[in-house]
Amino acid sequence: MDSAALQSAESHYFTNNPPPKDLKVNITLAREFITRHADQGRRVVLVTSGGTIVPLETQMVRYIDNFSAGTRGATSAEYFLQNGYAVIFLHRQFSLLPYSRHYSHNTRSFLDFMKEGDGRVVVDEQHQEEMMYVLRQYMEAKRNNTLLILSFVTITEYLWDLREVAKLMRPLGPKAIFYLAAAVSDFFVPQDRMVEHKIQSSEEFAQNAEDSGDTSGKLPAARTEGRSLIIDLEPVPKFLKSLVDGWAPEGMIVSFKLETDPSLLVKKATHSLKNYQHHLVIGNLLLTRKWEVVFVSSIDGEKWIRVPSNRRTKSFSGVESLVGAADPTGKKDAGEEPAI
Ligand code: PAZ
Repeated sequence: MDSAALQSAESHYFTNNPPPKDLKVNITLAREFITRHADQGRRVVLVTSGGTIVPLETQMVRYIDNFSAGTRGATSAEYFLQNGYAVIFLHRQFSLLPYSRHYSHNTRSFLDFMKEGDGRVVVDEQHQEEMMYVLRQYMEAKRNNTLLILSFVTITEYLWDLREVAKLMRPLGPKAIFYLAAAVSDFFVPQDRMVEHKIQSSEEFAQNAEDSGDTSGKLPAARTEGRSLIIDLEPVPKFLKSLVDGWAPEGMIVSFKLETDPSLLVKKATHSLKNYQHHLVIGNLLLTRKWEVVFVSSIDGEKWIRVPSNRRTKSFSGVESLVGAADPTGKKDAGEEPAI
């Protein structure tokens, strides 16, 4: 796609798919955060995390979602913080968060880490050391104000936030890093093809175009025909190109590529790198993503990073990683830790 076509696709998307209600607040928070850290000479990284959803109705009852829990993004954010970055963590609402991820979305409740002692709630002895380690890092990030948490739910909210935050980061030049670990929908229902009300399970009660006030003459993208639900999605424009060429052209851009077919992973990561001309694509397979990834870059070509099999254990404190520090506690008991 040439640059005029790209600009027109971008302008069409953002004109026809309205911004999220909290966009202004997010922009204000991000602007203040970026300015403050730029003044202090800190590098700023935007980490995206979790999956975007695709609503099927305007008054949304049903939507399409994906598998992402936000483990990669939340874990990576901790490492960026440890390494002196200021982190804007743009995540899917209610997905994993840096630090609290050690105690949430788990088979165990956080209450299992507690006990009663002298009429007070205290952390159980066996979890003291690990929790102290996590707590200290969390407190440090809070004290230094180095973590800004923003959230999205839908694909459109995600893209609006990404675009506006990227533009705010543009003046940082190469000190801006984009680490795009979110699992972003490839297909969506455009606003002008979305029905207002809950899709009915039989045609008898289904809305027609006039009922929903739609005069475009387009068929709803999700509709019942007979007893079948027909979903006819449109492709989400490839905004990585807009990010690289327009929103933040001097920033360092790291994208992720997820596949399930091993024979496609490197091919598609290489294709993405060629297409978008950014710095690094990190490829991973759904089933092995927690312990192996492949880095594809124009400088180093293809480079695999693997957690050795004897370390593919469940880790508690989030410190077992090939690119992070060693686990000071040496204890691993919950929550799988990804390779990066
Ligand atoms: O969120 P998670 O830890 O469960 O999974 C991480 C991931 C697989 C979503 C991420 O590493 C990734 O590949 N993101 C890009 C996905 C894609 O759009 O291809």
